[in-house]
Amino acid sequence: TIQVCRIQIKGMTCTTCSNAVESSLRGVHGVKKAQVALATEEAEIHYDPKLVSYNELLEAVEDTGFEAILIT
Ligand code: 9UX
Repeated sequence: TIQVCRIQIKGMTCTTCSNAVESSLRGVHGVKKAQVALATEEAEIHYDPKLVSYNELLEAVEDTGFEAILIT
């Protein structure tokens, strides 16, 4: 089953930033879809929880140099 989650991302100031985060998320094994919106500072990610955890998605965002905050 594919799960959809949202992550708040702090520190992005241009579309190159948001594109970098988006590419990074799309490269994670188990991620089916990822969209990062600069205006709302949010990522929407469709992923297979059997292949990747929510925590690993947060880490993938932080590895790009931005702050990732869980949205509940
Ligand atoms: Mo845009 Mo982001 O010029 O680190 S790429 S600010």
